[in-house]
Amino acid sequence: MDKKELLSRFKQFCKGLKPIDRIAILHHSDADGFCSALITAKAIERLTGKKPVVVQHYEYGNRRLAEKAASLMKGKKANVLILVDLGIDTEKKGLLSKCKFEKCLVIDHHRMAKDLNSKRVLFLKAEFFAKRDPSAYVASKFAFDLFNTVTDVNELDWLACLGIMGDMNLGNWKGFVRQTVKRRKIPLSSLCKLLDLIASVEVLADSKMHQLFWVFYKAGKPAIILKSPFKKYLKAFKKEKDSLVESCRKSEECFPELELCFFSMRKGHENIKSYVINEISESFPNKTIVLLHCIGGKRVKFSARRQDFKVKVNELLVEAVKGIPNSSAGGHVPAAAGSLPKRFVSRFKRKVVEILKKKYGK
Ligand SMILES: [Mn+2]
Repeated sequence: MDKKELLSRFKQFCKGLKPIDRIAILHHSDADGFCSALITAKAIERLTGKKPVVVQHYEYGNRRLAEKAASLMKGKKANVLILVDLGIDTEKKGLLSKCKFEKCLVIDHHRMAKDLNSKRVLFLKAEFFAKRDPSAYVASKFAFDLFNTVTDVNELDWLACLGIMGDMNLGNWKGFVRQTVKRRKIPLSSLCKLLDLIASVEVLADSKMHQLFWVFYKAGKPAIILKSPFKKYLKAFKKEKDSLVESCRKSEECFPELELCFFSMRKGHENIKSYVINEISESFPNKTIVLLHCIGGKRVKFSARRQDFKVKVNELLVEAVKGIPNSSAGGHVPAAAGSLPKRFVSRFKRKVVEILKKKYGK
């Protein structure tokens, strides 16, 4: 669809919002999702004079969270649904089918699997608006730019920076981040601490994420947020992450000719995997790395990273799980994830090696 047309539909959508509307915002649980939800909520309050009635995080394929979102919306009689940083177009029977709404706005930057634009759904994907790889146009910056066309959200630039850094895109937005840090007099180290704070609550106390949301919402600046009682999670998070990074590194299984390394993790909270692999991937910018997380039960979750874009890890994972029943995979070119039944792990790893052998001509 045409960028101009979508932008005018977006403006109409915003104009059409009334104080009587009851708005629900569902966001991805990571920092980019969290910050795009904050920017959206602040813009909504500016436009309608009302705060959203529901703000809730969501994780792909998590049925418990989908049910929770649907029942919250019903309980609060929400009629407008806004989804940020969620690639719901890859879900078969996901969030959209469970939630009831009159109209829906999606602001997302995951590569599009299916165009969901319709009369009731305004589906804004970063790839409609920017030519670069959509992983770089993080949801927070995308939401920031969109809402800036209908109301002044400039003072939320530091939240856009948090989303940029959370999605590991600092390299693509150096100028914007540098300017913001200078303009707001917020040291980069404070932004890093805020990122850790969001991650620590996501991993250790995800049921409290909406509370953290309102702390950010009301505080409006980093110094106050960093003094909130949530800071108690920071230490435990760092300890768990450091020890997992160390034990993971020992599990390394490498294929130098394919610039590929597998790592595995047998402990740890459910959502910590992406933080562990992010840290490991910083020492392997020119390698494809795949981290498998056996979380007990019959499933294994996995993440992949490739910071130099030489291998598209979203395509790699999607192809590697092809034909494996009850599997899923998706994400961005430099960062993707998925899950599969435990008994298919060796088949999955073999497939990854096979695909890369072909690509490298080995
Ligand atoms: Mn994102």
